[in-house]
Formats: sequence, C-alpha cells, structure tokens
Amino acid sequence: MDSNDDFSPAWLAYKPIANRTLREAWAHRLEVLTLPPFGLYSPLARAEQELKEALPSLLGVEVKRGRGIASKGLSLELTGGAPESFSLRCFPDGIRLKAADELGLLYGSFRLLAWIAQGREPEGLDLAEAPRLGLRMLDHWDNLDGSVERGYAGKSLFFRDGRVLPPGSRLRAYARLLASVGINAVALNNVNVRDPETRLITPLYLPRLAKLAELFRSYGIRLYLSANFAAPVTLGELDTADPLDPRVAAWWEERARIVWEAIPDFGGFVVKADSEHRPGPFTYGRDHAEGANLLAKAVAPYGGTIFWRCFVYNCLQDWRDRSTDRARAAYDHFHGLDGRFLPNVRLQIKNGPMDFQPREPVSPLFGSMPSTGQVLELQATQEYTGQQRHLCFLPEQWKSYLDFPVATGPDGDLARSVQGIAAVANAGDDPNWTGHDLAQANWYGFGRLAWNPELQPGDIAREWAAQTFGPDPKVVEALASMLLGSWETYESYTAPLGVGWMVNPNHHYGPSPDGYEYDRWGTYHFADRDGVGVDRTRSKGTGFAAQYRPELAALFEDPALCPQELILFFHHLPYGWMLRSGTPLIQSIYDSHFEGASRAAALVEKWKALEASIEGKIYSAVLKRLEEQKENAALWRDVINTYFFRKSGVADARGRLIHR
Ligand code: GCV
Repeated sequence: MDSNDDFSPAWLAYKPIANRTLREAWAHRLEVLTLPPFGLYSPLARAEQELKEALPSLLGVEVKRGRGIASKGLSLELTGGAPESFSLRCFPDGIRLKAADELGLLYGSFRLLAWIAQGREPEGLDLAEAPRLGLRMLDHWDNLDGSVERGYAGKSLFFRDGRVLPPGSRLRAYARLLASVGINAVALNNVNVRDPETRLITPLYLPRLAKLAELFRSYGIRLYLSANFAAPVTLGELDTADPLDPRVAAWWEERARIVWEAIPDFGGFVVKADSEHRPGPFTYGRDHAEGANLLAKAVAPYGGTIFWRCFVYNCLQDWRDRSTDRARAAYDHFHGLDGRFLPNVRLQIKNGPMDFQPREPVSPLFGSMPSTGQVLELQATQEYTGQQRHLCFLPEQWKSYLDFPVATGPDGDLARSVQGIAAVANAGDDPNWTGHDLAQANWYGFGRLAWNPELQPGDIAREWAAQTFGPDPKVVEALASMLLGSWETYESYTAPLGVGWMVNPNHHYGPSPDGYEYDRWGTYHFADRDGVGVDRTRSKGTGFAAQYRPELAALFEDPALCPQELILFFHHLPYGWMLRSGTPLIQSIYDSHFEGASRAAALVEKWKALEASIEGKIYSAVLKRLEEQKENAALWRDVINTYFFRKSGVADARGRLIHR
C-alpha cells in the first residue's frame, strides 16, 4: 500500500448497520437517488460520490440514479433558504434533502450519513440546520520542510522537504472529514512564517497551492495562508515593511493580485505580528490597526479577510518585575483600537489571556470591542493538554468558553459575540491522523461546535463514538464515559486551580513546577512557603481583573466570589485559605492530584473492558497511550504534591504518600 493511502477513515468509517430491520427501513428509502444537474468538481458531485460510496457500505444497497422529480427514494433539491443551510425529512418511501446551495446539499448528505451510521431510525429524521457561525476554520502550524510546530501526529499533510504536496487520496480524505463536520476554511502554514514559507505567496508555490485549492473548493473549503508581515523585506524587494509607506502598500496590492490570480477564491491571510520575535508594525512605530489595515486594504478587492492575531505580549520579561502581567497584554494592546480596523479585519483572539493552558479565564477582549470583528482561536493540538499522549476531550473545555457571558443578557455568550472560530489543527500524516486515536474526537468536536455552539459535549462524544466504532450502545456509552470528564481529569493532576505553567519548558510535556518560574515568558505562579497564585486584582495586584465588564470584574476581584477553578489565576492565597468546598487550599491541591491520577489509571481499566469490541490495532495503540498517561499522571501527582509539601510543610490530612 502506498503510504499516501495508509490512513484511517476516522468517523467516516461507515460500518455496516447490523440491525436488519433498521437497515431495511433505511434501504428501501435510499435505493434511488435523484439530484439536480452538477459540474464535475462541484460540492454536489462530492455529495453524490459520498452517498454512492457510503450507502452500500452502511446498508448493503446499490444506489441507482433516478430521473426527473422523484416521489420515491432520496431526492436532493435546490430550493430557497440561507447559504449552507439544509433540511432533511423522512417520508414513508423516501428522504428529501433540500438546500439553498450545493454546499447545503453536501452538508445535508453528510448529516444523513452520520444519522444512519449512528444507528438512528429514519422515522425520527426531521432536521433543519444552518451554521451559526460563518467561519469554521482550522489553522495548521505546518512548515514547508514537513515539520509541524506543536504537532503530535506525524508530519505535515501539505508540505514535505520544501515542496507543496499534490492533492492525493489522503488530502481528499482530509477534505471529506472537514466537510463532514462543516469546517469551511483551512490555513495551511505556521503563523511563525519564516523565510521559506514567506515564499508561499510567490509563483514558486502558487501553482501547487492552486491544485490544493481546487480539491478543497469542491468540499466548500477555502484556503488561507499565514503571512509574514515583513514579506517585502524578506523577499528582498523593499528595504522597509512600514505599513504607512506607499511603496509597501503598493507591494501588498500587487502581491494580492498575484495570489488571487492563481487562486480566485483564496480566503486571505492569518498574521502573527510583533509576537514572539515575529516582525510587525511596532518596528516602525505604528500600531496594530495600521498594520492590519495595510493588508486588509490590499485583499479587500478580492473579498479577502485578514485574521490578525492578538497574541501580542512581551516574551522577554524579567521575573523580578512584578508590575508587568502577560495576562493583560492582548487587552492593553488592542482594546483602545476599537473602531479603527477595516471591515475585512478579524481580530483572532486566543480563548484565554495566556496561552491555551488547561484552564484560563476567557480573554477579556471578547465582547469588549463593539466596532471590531472578532474570531475565537482554540487549540485542538494538545500542546498543554497532554500532547495527544493523554486523553483530553476538549469540547468540554471549549464549551466553557463558548457559553461564557461576555456581555449581559440571554444573548451575551461568547459564541454570539464572534464571527467565527478557528482551532489550531491536531491532524498530521500519522495513519490515524491524530497520534492518539481518541484525539480524533477533538477534531470532530471542534467542527460540530463551530457549526452549532449549542451542542452538548455528551452528544458530540456519543455521535463521534457511534460513527467511528459503530452504534453498539454499550461501546458508545463506555467511550463517552472515557471522553467526558477527561479534560477535568487532566486538569486535576497538572497545575492547580487555574495557575497553569508547571510544565517542562520548551516542549511542554510533563511536570516541572518551577520550569517557567524564573524565565522570560511572563508565566509565574509565585509559590513560596506561605502560599501560591498570582494577584491580578485591581486593589492590590496587576489590575488584570479590572479588564472585564464590571459584574465579572467584581467576581474575579474577590477571592470569596471568584470561581474556585480559577482562584489561583486571580489571587495569591495562603495554603490555609478555606475554599468554598470547606477544604483548605493545600489540601485541595493534594486531593485533586491524588484523585486525578487515580482517574487517569481508571481509564486504562475502562479501555480494557472494550477489548472485544475494538479493532486490535486501535485497541493496542490506545492502550499504550493510556498506560503512558497513567504513568505520567502519577509523576505529575508526585512532583506537584512533593513540591507543595516541601514549600508549605503541611502534611496530607488523609495520610497518603507524599514523597519528601
Ligand atoms: C506558533 C505558543 C506556542 C508557540 C506558538 C505560539 C502562537 O507560544 O508555544 O509554538 O507559535 O503560541 O500561538 O503563536
């Protein structure tokens, strides 16, 4: 087998439906397929292809093409309605899928197949769906040499040894997986755009990228690239990248023309500027509105968008300087610029103010810039959440952000305040795509939540499990019980109560309580013999809490009111501080680490109980990862507990083993 063909079908496994009555109930409604006319590489052609491949496998039926208006069978119809939306209804002799556009028919076809694969009955099928968010995007941090920054699943799907890969069967499968959950945008390269990747926007690479765009287009996915703000200088064409220099503006305008000539539906650029040594407008004494608008103006004639990242902070801090707080940085840099960005700029804001820690408060920028388009950035790749060696089902974490009330009133949740969601992708060229087979659920879950942020993680987990492993309720429930709660398990054996950052520096795997404590990254927890945590109050700390709207600021400011899971993010507290649960802080740290490590150990046993139901190769691969997680969680428990015991001198009230 060509290594290009060696990949898992993931949740598009289309396993045969074992229940005969159910199979027949579907089959007699689906044997004839009627569709409107379509072009060769159109979304509708993809829908037909998917149905014709999937239905025989799920139901054992051969699908015949019907003619004209069909009264029986599966009919796909173009009618009115919102873009990308669809309705699906079951009738005694057929299924009717209606949509306003071909994309709606493609999404509806995938939903129908998912419905069947999940073991549901046709009679209940009556859906009307439209995506809640227009932009549902995956950002890859892939480099042209094939490496992936913070990638835990093999090499890049798009690049190898300085080349753009041709659109082979793996990439088609990738596009199908994206479209099946409604993802409609992909940025291919790392936001750290170094010299080689700067050249992606030149004729050296554009013809190859156009081939990828052609494949993705047929699945309703637009391509984006990360751009180097200093590209005119890096490419040796100008001696400045000053956003207010007319030569620089003309350079970007010409560049946009070249790019859109090669890829007419190109989406635009993601930009990391003035962040972690990347160039940006600050070099020229300009602000981020001036920087973003330079590019936005150049891409506007083509309908392009600029995703301008707000991950801007001082990464050369001195730990002795207690006045600078990294958590404040994004708000301090961007809030005052509200109203100054062109309409095709989207500020892309990480979910929290630091950097994808297992738990952070929501970034105070959300909902605080009424005249500026915003996009939420999540991290599916598990940089700080176990690197796809630990099970950590992130839709539960994401849901806590999406539901967060950034504004008052019933529509005040974060999901309603943004124009889209981007997640840093967790897929690579590993045969199972994500390193850990069960991490596919994060990719799936991201797409489902971006389509509909109101979905519940439990439903997402069950859908994913049924589609991936078949609809046997015992297996589905067992998998759901492993996925659900796994984020909180991970959190409970790592850094306590929102404090974050107790990881090994650089690679970010495994415990190192002081790894970042005296470093330059602005990532401190200030543990000493008396207490731990960062005072971010307005009254006596860094003032970060005051960046929130008044009701939230009041909650975070007061340790008696602050959500307990974030208490050390906002407060430096003595070890004897009594949490609302009635447990002293130090005891709660010990309890959570003991419990978290034992829950991680229990995952191994839960998985073992599934041995007979899971294909051997996947069973063994997952078992190996869960065993590593169990061992690493025990290490986290022991390192963190010993650290706090040595600092505080307080013994565990329950007398469990804490190493001296
Ligand atoms: C792509 C963190 C990661 C970096 C990443 C950066 C970012 O600092 O460790 O690898 O760079 O975030 O989001 O830009």
